[in-house]
Amino acid sequence: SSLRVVYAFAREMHPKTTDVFIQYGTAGFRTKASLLEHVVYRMGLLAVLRSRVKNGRTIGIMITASHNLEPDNGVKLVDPDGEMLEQSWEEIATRLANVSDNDLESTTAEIIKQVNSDMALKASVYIGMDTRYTSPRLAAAAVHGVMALKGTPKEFGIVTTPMLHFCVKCRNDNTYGTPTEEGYYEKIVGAFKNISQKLPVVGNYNTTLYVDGANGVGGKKLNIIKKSLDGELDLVLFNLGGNGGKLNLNCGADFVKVSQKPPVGIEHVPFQRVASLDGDGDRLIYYYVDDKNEIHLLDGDQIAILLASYITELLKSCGAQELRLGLVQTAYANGASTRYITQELKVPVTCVKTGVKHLHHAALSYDIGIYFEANGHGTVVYSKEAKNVVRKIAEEGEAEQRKAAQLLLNFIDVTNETVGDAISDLFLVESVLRARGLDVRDWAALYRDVPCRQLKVTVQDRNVISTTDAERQCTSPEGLQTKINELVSKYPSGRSFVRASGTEDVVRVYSEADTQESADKLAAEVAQAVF
Ligand code: 16G
Ligand code: ZN
Repeated sequence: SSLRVVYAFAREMHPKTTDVFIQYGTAGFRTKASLLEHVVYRMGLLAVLRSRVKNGRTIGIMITASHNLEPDNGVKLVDPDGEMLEQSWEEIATRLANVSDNDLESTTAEIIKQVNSDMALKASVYIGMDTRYTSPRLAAAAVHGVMALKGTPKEFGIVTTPMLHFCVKCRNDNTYGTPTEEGYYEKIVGAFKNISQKLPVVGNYNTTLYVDGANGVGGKKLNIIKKSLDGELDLVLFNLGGNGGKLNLNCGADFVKVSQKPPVGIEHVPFQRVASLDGDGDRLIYYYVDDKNEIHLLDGDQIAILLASYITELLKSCGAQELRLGLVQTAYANGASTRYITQELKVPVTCVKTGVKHLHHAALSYDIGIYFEANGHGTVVYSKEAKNVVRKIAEEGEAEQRKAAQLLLNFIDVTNETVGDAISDLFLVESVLRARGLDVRDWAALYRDVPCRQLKVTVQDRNVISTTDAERQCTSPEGLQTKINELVSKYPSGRSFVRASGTEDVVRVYSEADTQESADKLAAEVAQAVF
């Protein structure tokens, strides 16, 4: 049968050489690159089955380990509308990744039956990769997997993760855009230029923006974009991967957010705003360094608030207040941000479990849903109905309403609605700062974060920790939550929670309190209680 090919290919070219069990986690498979070749080959197979189950619509495979260091790599699947792989398939992916080469043929046959994949249909798979030196080899394994089951692979080479999501979406829905890297620039950067032409530079806004590219793919793409910007934004790019700069090493959005330190490789100027991307270009954190060399972060919470308040204003100006705008956060959102959003902006907030798929899903229940993790991953999603309402006003409204609606349509086009996107988010933030004449200090002054601390604790088995209430309460081990409550009650404005990491073999501890010292102390005490 044709499955013989699958088996022979696997044996000869991408054999399973390790017995280490690997799981499709929050962000796909992620581990040492040397352990991944057979996994990626098999994801090539699975993507073909998935494409056929979806009637031949295109599926994506992205090779990346995001903000992890260079020796790691990873792979994740992208569903037809550019979303993360449907959760029920994660188990199937895990099963296929872990069977022996001897059982691969029979397991593949079982899965074909289980998911009812019609092998007579065409299948299309888009494959992208980040800048890691191990990525081309893994992308080749994905191509082989796709071909083994007679799917059609298309390689995009080095692209950001969100670019691949965008291209998959466009391929399956041509109203969204053109499924190429150029199509991405045309839509997203083109819309930003439109906004800039409508909005003169006012107030404290300054068009100079420094960028920390994390020595990954995002900075490289901004370098391409930079050449097409005509003074709308003056990008000064650092950490582009040259000069011995190492991917994500002491730089990038995750480093800046977790360590609360400025990255290496940048000549800092006091009060100059800096945008820091992660290694695959799907997270964005802003910051500035003051004249005492102290860092001030503007993380996912602040980005969400900036976008929410501007969209609210535009909705009002175009007379479309009936559209329901809401914000989605996780337990990591700073308490001050949640208070500001609900009390000052009067925008409803939903809190969900960590992981983009949970946030994205919850955001879809609003007409306009904004979701951000504090770590800088997020975007805005607009319902069809919302887009129609705004389009109609842009055509038929009164002069002022029309103007606001047209601006909002541009704003929607800058947005990569499929997934959090550092480049798209950067242009959204710059649009709002420009529209409002804000510099980075004005933005930071909207509200003050409660001091917080994150710690990780290594335990024998992190899975003994289970949680409920969007990870804010812990249900096991018994007694732990009572203990946390006791510790928290000693601190004014205290808050703390623990959860098992989905990407590392650790338990994470988060705390907030009225002073940094207290937040640090509370985190340490809770960590002690976990241990
Ligand atoms: C993954 C998630 C990210 C989440 C992080 C938490 C996706 C695409 N990425 O990177 O959203 O914040 O995991 O990691 O879902 P943790 O479970 O180790 O804390
Ligand atoms: Zn990432």
